[in-house]
Amino acid sequence: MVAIPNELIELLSEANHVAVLTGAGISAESGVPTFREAQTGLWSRYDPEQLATPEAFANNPRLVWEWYDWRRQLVSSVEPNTAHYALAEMAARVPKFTLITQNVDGLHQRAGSDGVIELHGNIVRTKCFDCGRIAYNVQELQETSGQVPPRCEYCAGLLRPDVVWFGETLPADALNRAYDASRNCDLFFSIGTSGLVYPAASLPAQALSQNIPTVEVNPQSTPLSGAMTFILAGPAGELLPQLVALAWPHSSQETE
Ligand code: BV8
Ligand code: ZN
Repeated sequence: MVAIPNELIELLSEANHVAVLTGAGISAESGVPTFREAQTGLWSRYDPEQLATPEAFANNPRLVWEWYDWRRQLVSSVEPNTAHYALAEMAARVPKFTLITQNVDGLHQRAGSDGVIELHGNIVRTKCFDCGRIAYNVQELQETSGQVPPRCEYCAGLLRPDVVWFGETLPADALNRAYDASRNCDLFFSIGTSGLVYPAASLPAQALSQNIPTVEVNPQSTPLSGAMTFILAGPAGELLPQLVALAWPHSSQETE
């Protein structure tokens, strides 16, 4: 049982603006393998960092497309977990809440969070590799053309998942809003991320540079653990509901 410091509970219950960065670990308890965990089955022989690149897609569009198809089906077959729901509850309790995610699984939105800042895009959305237009009828295109990946109906370019691959720049607006929140909030959480991928991993350091209390929620330690104000060394699915119940005791009775 991980003890949650009273000082953190007080900071959260009095916070005016809470900012949260999440990574693949928050979806682990939903059954979505984390990005760096050994991939299961067919994909176990591939390194995600080698597949999630424009070069991999250019070299073998079918392989990369099928990897994302597998992940899309996996994600659509799981449910958000208690950690996603606890963040949606927290957002309802604080005056200002900014949720920033590196995840591409859309589970925060399915748990009721809105205004989610998706730094790395979302595998549910598909766009054209060449003209960048979003494709809304992928299933139909795939069935009628039989092509894998299907092609853009405007320019016949290859369709790809609307995610940010390694070596690609993050959506500028999303990144600016994330930086802004990490520097202006009064409490920052880094949840379920190994802190290896930049520029997302620089967000907790941004908060710390402004002397904003910063909390890491992760069963493992990360390169940032040493600098954190608070460490909750356990699974987000257990710790976040506990934290919310302690910060807003009446809300837990309401939901019982
Ligand atoms: C960029 C979308 C400017 C796709 C992802 C050389 C050339 C080019 C770039 C670079 C370079 N060297 C470095 C870079 C920058 C590079 C980078 O940071 N590389 C790293 C690996 C060194 N970054 C980029 O390329 C970014 N773009 O910099 O553009 C530029 C351009 C050209 C040249 C230079 C710069 C783009 C990065 C975005 C990549 N896309 N995803 C897809 O998903 O398919 S990143 C990918 O990693 C996922 O989005 C994932 O979210 C993200 C981060 O991983 P984590 O979320 O942290 O997941 P991980 O598995 O690592 O860790 C899970 C954690 O959860 C663990 O700590 C575990 O302990 C914990 N956990 C487990 N269970 C639980 C839990 N925690 C809580 N509760 C639990 N139950
Ligand atoms: Zn196109």
